[in-house]
Amino acid sequence: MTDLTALSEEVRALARQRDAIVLAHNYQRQEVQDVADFVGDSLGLSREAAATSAAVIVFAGVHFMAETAKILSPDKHVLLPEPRAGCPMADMITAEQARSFKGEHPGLPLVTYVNSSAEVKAESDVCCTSANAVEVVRSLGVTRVLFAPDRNLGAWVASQLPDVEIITWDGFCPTHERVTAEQVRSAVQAHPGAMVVAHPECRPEVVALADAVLSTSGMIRYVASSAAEEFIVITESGLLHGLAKAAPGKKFFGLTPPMVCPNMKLTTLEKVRDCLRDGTGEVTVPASTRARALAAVERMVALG
Ligand code: CIZ
Ligand code: SF4
Repeated sequence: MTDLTALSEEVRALARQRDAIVLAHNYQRQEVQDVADFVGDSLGLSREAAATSAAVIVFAGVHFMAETAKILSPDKHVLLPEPRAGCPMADMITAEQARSFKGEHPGLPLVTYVNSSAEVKAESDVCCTSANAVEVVRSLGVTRVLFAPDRNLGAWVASQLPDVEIITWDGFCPTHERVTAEQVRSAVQAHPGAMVVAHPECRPEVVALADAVLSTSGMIRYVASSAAEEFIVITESGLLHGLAKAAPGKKFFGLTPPMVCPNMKLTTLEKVRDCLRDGTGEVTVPASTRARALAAVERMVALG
């Protein structure tokens, strides 16, 4: 038995003993995805967290995701195996900055990407994910909105809704922002005929080169149902594992150099085991913040 197999079995045994489920984000390490009860995007995993009868949720992802799960499931213990796993994009706007942003544009609704802290969600009218951002903004039925924190996702929504003026906060994901149009052109040259699928956190000039612009779960559904056999995948490299599982036999090419989110990779199988064994890394959200953040998340669910 390899070390990884033994460790995975230990994780599964501990999960049973502790009445826990393990959730892993699409960007997690392969072995962490493989040990999880569910793998998905932040919203899908939060829904699993809300639906489970398990007492403990181990959230292999970054802090805002575990927080969102806690907002939706306040009575469960939500554990983050690596407490230092944050999201630099989420850290690009504070609650105070969100309040000033609204103060500068009185009366405009603030739409906030789930990649944000609970405090910032609490200042927001409605949340969105990369999967439903266009739909959420459209359903508001307004001509001007504030959008935070991702300027690239905001630009993508604006390109899809030409009648809505979107005033975006200046945040971004360092992992997706780093990709250049040149890199995409080289990948297309190396794999002519492959479909280009890109995440809307990429810069507009990268998104413009894509055949499809999709969230991570959207990409998984898309490649499985598409007639195409080869795909150039422009998002965090962890998704390549889920894509290969969803569409065995099809070919997936990442970029060179690979797109890696260092925070997503902080969670190892050992840390998942330690957190299950020791009950460490509990994520909490103060009740007053939670109630207001929940309202923004529930409004998204109702609109989307
Ligand atoms: O919402 C998520 O899980 C993120 C960060 C990306 C995506 O597109 O799924
Ligand atoms: Fe944040 Fe980007 Fe990492 Fe996602 S990939 S957790 S948006 S830094």
